Amino acid sequence: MRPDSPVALITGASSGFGEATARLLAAKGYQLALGARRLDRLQKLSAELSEKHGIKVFCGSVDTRETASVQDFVDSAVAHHGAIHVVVANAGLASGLHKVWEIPDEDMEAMLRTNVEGVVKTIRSALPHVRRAGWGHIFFIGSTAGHQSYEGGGVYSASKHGIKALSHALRLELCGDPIRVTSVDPGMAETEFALVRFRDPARAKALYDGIDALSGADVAECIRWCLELPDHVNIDEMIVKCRDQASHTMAKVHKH
Ligand code: NDP
Ligand code: 8X3
Repeated sequence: MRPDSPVALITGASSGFGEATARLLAAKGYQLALGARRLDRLQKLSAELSEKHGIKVFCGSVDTRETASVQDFVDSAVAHHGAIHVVVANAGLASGLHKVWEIPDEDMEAMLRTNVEGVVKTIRSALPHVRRAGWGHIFFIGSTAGHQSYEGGGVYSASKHGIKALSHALRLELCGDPIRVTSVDPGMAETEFALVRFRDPARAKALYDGIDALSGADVAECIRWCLELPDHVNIDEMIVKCRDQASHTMAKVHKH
């Protein structure tokens, strides 16, 4: 049964989609377990949300690439809240824009370890608690890059195609459990994503110039909608792009 104040565990909550989802779910009365590497940001956000909405918020530093770090974060979240109902396995990144035959190990490993292994580690550690709670929802954050690849995005796309494979498998594996599984797959969204990818503020900003790109709040709204549907309704996959982006890649983007 759906509890009155479900506990949502969100990775990558220090920025972008994760932070926006934390803000929206807090306003809806969810209790939160927020993880990322930048603990200072999480502490500030936690203090703000618990004060504003009167909810319980746990935050912890986690590197989702590391098994022990993830296990410790999840254990601490459960010690704080007593349960986990919703998991938003959101932490991820693109690193550079390299052709397949040119990508350095460092960029390849950052993407595959965070976007694929980190997501598996998060769900692997949290799922026993969700099952025990008897009601839940697991969110993957895929991408349009998980539906179509593009030049320079081969490894990033591979990681997001991996998310599609994982979400399909988990949906099948949990069929019969009271746990929904959704992959929210956004297109271009103006967060810190491009800044992390290019490590160049001007280049990151230029990507979104002349486009009304998605925001973190838009993606958070998709997650809220999936959550608030009746329990028997499962949105398996949701592709969401801004109106100015008509293709899965930059191939058809309208600049104002
Ligand atoms: P941001 O860069 O704004 O946020 C990324 C978040 O992930 C940060 O909170 C960061 O926190 C966290 N993170 C990164 N690496 C790790 C790690 N090893 N351990 C723990 N946390 C980590 O980007 P977005 O909000 O845009 O990205 C969120 C997700 O959405 C990613 O999976 C991305 O691939 C996906 N996505 C983004 C799109 C976009 O255009 N923006 C479109 C489609 C999908 P910290 O650095 O503090 O650890
Ligand atoms: C992010 C969208 O197009 O930059 O997942 O790969 S894109």
